[in-house]
Parts: sequence; structure tokens; C-alpha cells
Amino acid sequence: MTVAKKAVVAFLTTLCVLLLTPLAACGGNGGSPSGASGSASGVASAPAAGLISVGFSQVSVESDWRIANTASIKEALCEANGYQLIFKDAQQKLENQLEAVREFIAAAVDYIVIAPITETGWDEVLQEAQAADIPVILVGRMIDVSDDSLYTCWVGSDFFAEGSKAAKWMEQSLGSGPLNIVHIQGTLGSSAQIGRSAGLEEGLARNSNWQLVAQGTGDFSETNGRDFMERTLRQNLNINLIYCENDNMAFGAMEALDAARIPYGRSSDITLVSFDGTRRGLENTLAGRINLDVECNPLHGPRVAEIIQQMEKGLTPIKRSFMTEAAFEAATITQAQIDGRDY
Ligand code: GYE
Repeated sequence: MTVAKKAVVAFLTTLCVLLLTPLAACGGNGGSPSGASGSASGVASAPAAGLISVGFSQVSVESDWRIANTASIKEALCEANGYQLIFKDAQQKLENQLEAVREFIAAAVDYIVIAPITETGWDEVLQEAQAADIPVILVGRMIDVSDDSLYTCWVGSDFFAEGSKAAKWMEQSLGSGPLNIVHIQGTLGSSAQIGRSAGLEEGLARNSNWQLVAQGTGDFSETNGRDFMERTLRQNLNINLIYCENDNMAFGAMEALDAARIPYGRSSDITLVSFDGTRRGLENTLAGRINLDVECNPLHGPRVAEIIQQMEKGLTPIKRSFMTEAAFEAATITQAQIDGRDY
């Protein structure tokens, strides 16, 4: 950026100052997974000299995964590491994300980081970011845009691979008997939902004796997962397996099953499959309440910091980097595996 452009940027930054919130300290806390929370608010100051300013639009605080993801980004992009992070919680609404990104553009931040809620709806705002010459780094979910040059790079998970892993485990572990499946989906239109649902759909296409007996979204939150399961249980269906597209919805489903005194998990006829592999998810796997928990790694912070450092040196980062991920079974998971994890 030229000196003249820097001066304009500094002026615009002060204009936008009241709209944005900087996070000064390292090791910020992501909040609690209640499903809703207030947007970050407060008074920002123009970026301190020498700091790299980064605007981060996060989905919300809907899950344990999300909280770990926010904490990882805040920790990596803290002031002590040379960053001024402006954090905005979109409360699961795309329109809030678009607004946040526009605020970041107006504030002329050095980088924009987005954890996109849905895949579609991004072309226009990313064209604006591109016109303002601000690199955009995507984390977690993917987006579907007409032109890939609208974002600099992406770091996240292969959600279809996660879903396929679950479906293959179901084929191998549950034998050839018929399977009546309840499918609790994540936020519709998010790539985490699209990929994990596609993995199950492939399994359904391969196994004619599998059938969906109920399907609906729990929006990745515990409360909505519980409500969906409660409604499903009222239909008195014959259920063999519950495929929950994240741990928090699985916790919600478990609450509904517990309340109805319906056994599930390793020592019952109802198998519970979940995604994320959060600490609480894995504790439930060890306890036999979840049969399979497919990991989704939320620790994007170090990779995002590395990408920014590469770009500061004029290098071009890898366009897409996938996180390494495993899967944990109730039959084999150990306490030591849980103890060794960071989230
Ligand atoms: O599985 C879920 C979260 O996008 C990978 O979103 C993420 C998903 C994750 O709320 O728990």
C-alpha cells in the first residue's frame, strides 16, 4: 500500500471507528454455545502503528466447535503477535456477515477473514473487497462464487470426506440389517451441512435397506437439535440410527432421548453418529453414548497467521488447505486420546 493510500485508510478508519470492535489481548474467549449472543460492540481506535489490522466475521457461538475456532483465531491474531483483530459475531445471519465485511472494507483493514455461514450470496461483497484491494481469507466452510479470484485462499475441512467416513463406518459396523435413520442436519446451505449430508446420501444410495425416517435441521445448535429430536420421538418411529451433523445437536438429541427414557449408544439398538470430535463429544464417545464421532478440526488460527505472514512477505499462499482429521469410535477411544486434545 502506498503512503498516500495509507493516509486515506487511516482517515476512513477513524470514521468507521464506532462500528467496530478491536480485541487487544491474546487468548480471547469465544463465549458460550447458547445459540445466540450479542454482536461484539465497543469503541475501536485506529490501528496502532505497526500492527496488521484484520477484520474477522464469525458465524456465531452456536457450538463448542465454533467457540474453539474463535479462540484459536483470537489467540493467533493477538496484539502481542502483531495484529489488531476486529471481531464481529454474525449471529448465524448472512446479512450480518455481509454488513460486517462492508464495515471492514470501509475501515480499510489489511486483511478480511470470514467463516462463511452459507455457501451462496458472496459474489457482490467480495467484488467490493477485491476493488478495495483487501485480501480475503476464508476459514471453515466454503463458498460458491462465480470467480475463485474473489478470495485469496481458504483453510477448512473436507466435509464430504467426513460424511463418507461416517457412512462407510455405518456399513462396516452395523452389518447388513435394515437401518431406519433419523438425520439431523446442520444449517441448510452451509458447506458443513451440504458435505456431511452428501456423505450420508451416498451411503443411502449404496444400501437399499437403509432408509430415512426423519430429516430436518437443528441449525448446529443444542436447543434446536433437542427440539427436532423431541418432535421426532412424538411420531413413535422405529429408529436404528441418529446421524447428527454436529456434537451440539447430538447433545440436544441425547437430552430428548434421556427425557423419554429411550436408550441409545453402544449398549442399545439406537446408534448415534456425530461430527466435530469436541472434548464433550469425545467424552460421550468414551462413555458409550455416541458410537462414532468424526473429527472436524477448528484450530484455524495458526494457519491463518501463517497465510498473513506469507502475504506480508509478498508470497502467494496455497489456495486451499485442508485440516487433518480423524474419527473416534466408542469401541476403541481412550481417555489418553481425549486428554491429549486441544479443544
Ligand atoms: O461442525 C459445527 C459448527 O462449520 C465446521 O459449524 C463448522 C460446523 C461445525 O457450528 O459444530
